[in-house]
Amino acid sequence: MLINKPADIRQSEITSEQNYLNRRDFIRAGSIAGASVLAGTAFGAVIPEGERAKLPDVSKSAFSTIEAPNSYEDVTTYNNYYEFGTGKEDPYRNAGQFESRPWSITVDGHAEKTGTFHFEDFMKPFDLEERIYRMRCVEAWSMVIPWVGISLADVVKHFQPTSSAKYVAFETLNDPVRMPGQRRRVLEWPYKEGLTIAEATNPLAILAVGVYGETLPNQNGAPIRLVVPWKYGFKGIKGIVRISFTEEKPPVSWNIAAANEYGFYANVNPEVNHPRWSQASERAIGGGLFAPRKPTRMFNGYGEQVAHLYDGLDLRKNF
Ligand SMILES: Nc1nc2c(c(=O)[nH]1)N[C@H]1C(S)=C(S)[C@@H](COP(=O)(O)O)O[C@H]1N2
Ligand SMILES: [Mo]
Repeated sequence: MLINKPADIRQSEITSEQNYLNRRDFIRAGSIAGASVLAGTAFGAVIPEGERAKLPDVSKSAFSTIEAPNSYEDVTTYNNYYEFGTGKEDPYRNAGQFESRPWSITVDGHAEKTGTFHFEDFMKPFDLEERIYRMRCVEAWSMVIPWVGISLADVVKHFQPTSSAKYVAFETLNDPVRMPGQRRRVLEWPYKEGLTIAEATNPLAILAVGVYGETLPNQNGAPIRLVVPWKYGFKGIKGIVRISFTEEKPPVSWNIAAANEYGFYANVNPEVNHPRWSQASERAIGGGLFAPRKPTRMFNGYGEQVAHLYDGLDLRKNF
């Protein structure tokens, strides 16, 4: 099943199959040596250390779009990650020295299984999948990014939330020494995000640990970040160290900063404008200076998968 109806997509946005296959072969060839040493799928996701290390045993997904991904350069040099500065190239310039190992993730709140886990142990039960997704920032730019990640639904099920768990909350590392952007109070640190349990268990939601078949660059949120492609990019919290199952709706950073501009749901919606700009169209990064803006699609084009989550909800009030 393909997510996008081809009629919605211009021919120029589709990767030529040959280019795509060439790149896949390249990625696969590069991973063979590593894959034989590192354990296979039977042992779950084994993540090599360091940037640009090939990820082993990545399967494809029917949820991937057929649109052409942005270049590796676009994906890794045009970023938002305020912990490393507020300019688009700041994360690329400033996050290079960040050490994403050792890393641990605390799982707490209303769940049968909780605790603090080494990143490697946290990953073990899960399988790696490539998910090529559209990404739409609330600032009205967009990209197509070939993530590698694990199903968030699988993660949620693994920790066995109790019936009291209505939301899943996430937090980024809080460390102003390693994340110099946190020395300025541009946001309330640590960066916080959250989803309803229904959103978190939707098959489209992933925790990404890679792009382009390799480990996640620091500027993209190494070692692990959230990707929810039907929502504005700011929901995709980077550098996650805590996952909490909560009964109450968790406070989230951009909503704390400006509640009238950034809602909890943050579903991509061409009909609900940001108070300071239109959301009806978007600028596709990498399209060149004279590329026409693209119409923004409801739920970023993922309505078939997620629209039912919001049945009966007024999306103008719950933006
Ligand atoms: N911790 C943290 N996560 C974050 C951000 C941030 O500033 N800090 N920026 C968000 C925003 S606004 C966007 S658009 C996406 C950008 O992801 P990318 O740089 O990988 O494209 O990350 C999101 N996750
Ligand atoms: Mo964003």
